[in-house]
Amino acid sequence: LRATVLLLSWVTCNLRFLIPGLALLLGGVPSVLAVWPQPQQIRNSAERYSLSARAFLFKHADVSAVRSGCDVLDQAFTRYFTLIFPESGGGGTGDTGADPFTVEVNVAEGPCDGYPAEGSIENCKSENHVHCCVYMHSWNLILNISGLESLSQLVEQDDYGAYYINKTEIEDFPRFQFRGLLLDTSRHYLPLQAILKTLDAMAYSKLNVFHWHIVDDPSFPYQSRKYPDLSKKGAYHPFTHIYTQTDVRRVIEHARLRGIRVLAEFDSPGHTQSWGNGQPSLLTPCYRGDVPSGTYGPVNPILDSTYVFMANLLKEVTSVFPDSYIHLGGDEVDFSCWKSNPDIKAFMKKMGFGSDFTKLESFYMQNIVNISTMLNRSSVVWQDVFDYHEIIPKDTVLEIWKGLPEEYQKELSRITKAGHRVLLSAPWYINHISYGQDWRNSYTVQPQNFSGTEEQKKLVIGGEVCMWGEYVDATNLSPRLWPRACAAAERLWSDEVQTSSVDQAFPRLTDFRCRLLRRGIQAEPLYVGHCKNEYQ
Ligand code: CP6
Repeated sequence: LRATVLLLSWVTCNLRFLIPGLALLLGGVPSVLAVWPQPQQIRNSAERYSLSARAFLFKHADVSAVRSGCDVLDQAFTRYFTLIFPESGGGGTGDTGADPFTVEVNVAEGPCDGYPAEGSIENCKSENHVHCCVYMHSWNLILNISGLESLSQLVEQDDYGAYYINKTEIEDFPRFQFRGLLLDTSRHYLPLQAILKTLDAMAYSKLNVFHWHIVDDPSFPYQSRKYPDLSKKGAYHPFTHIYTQTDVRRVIEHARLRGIRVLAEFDSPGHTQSWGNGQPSLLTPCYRGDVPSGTYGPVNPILDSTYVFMANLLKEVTSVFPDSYIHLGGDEVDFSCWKSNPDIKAFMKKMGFGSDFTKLESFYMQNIVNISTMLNRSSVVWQDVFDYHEIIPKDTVLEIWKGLPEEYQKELSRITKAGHRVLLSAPWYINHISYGQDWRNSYTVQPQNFSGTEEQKKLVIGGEVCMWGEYVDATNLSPRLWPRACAAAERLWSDEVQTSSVDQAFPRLTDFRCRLLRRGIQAEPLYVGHCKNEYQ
């Protein structure tokens, strides 16, 4: 009876799969297109195919550049099998019954190994195949994992608990290559499990950069090999509230398997109070009149020892975090302490900075960016660094975090005019909460809506959702993040025109939120209503 011919054709850069089935003709297209974020092209039909864990198989296409033994894909098969059939207890790659529903995966280009890199999804190939069940083709591995995610979201359960999928064709690729999420593990320590779970939910939403704001004023949880005193004296607790080298490797590995990059931020010269505990002469002593007041300000930018320390620390950081980018911070430097310090004043005079302390900050940031360049890393910095003085290497990415649309649009114009790439996070500070559906504001953001040339608009490489941690720890992280972060995730992935209606997004996001719940992510409700099986 299952004379299925499933075909599949794939074209291009992307994912395209076609899922035909003739087993049951139940009719009725699902009321919403259930994939979040919205694929670039999706065509559903009423044809249904019933699925069961006993007859379902992921396999590599014969022509695929990636074979079994590629851990990223092998583990994705296992993971998605369990996500599709949660009660099955795993499987899906071994022998099943006769005539299984087969998901055949073809990756046009290898290799399998390595870390997800800065994306490029151009250079696609066109191909055409006829095959059974689902054929998924993409030109790289990570896009294929996105395809498995979309496929898993198409599987539904009927009222009797039977699984089915409707015949569907999808072609997909992301609009922006950088789709980030910032977690702040300094204001509150986040246990490893909370971070790993967040990475899972990021993969469900197709967010692909974990920006780890790992240290800041209140605590220094990163356990450094070279400077162990930083966490010993600067973490909330020297053993329980730290990220060991093993912890960090687990985060990076968990992310890698999901196609997620880890962008580490070591924010300086401001936001460094906790660093001073374990590195005594690093911070600037503040003065009251002619005498030190006993308090400390930002990193001391006039000492050679500061740059030796920063070079050593960043060298270690680049050996631990494989991403080709490192986030150097540079935001919100309070000049009052620098102003009070006589040695700093003398240095300002010697350098001809007058009383312009922004020049001193620029002097510091240039040195730090140069260290990062020497370590073969590109830098991301907060917009403040450009606002002061426009003298940073061209490959530095500026992250725009300030202001209402009018202001950040002006900033987008200004910075891209100077030829820098930019990341937008100003409209996605979702640590802010308010009564009602604030995801709607996140959803309607248009990152390329500013005055500038086409060339300038291409310099917007993406954006980030920021979850600053002053009021967030493991108790409320998930519901505050999800599904609100999903609004930005769709804005950064999907086609601008197709996703221009917030009201059309609402039922889809409501549906996706229920799926997050079923997958164990404690996502808050969007509005009045219920999810099927929500308390089972
Ligand atoms: N910490 C650091 C923060 C913030 C920034 N940097 C921040 C500023 C304003 C708001 C939210 C967060 N808490 N290191 C700014 C980039 Cl509203």
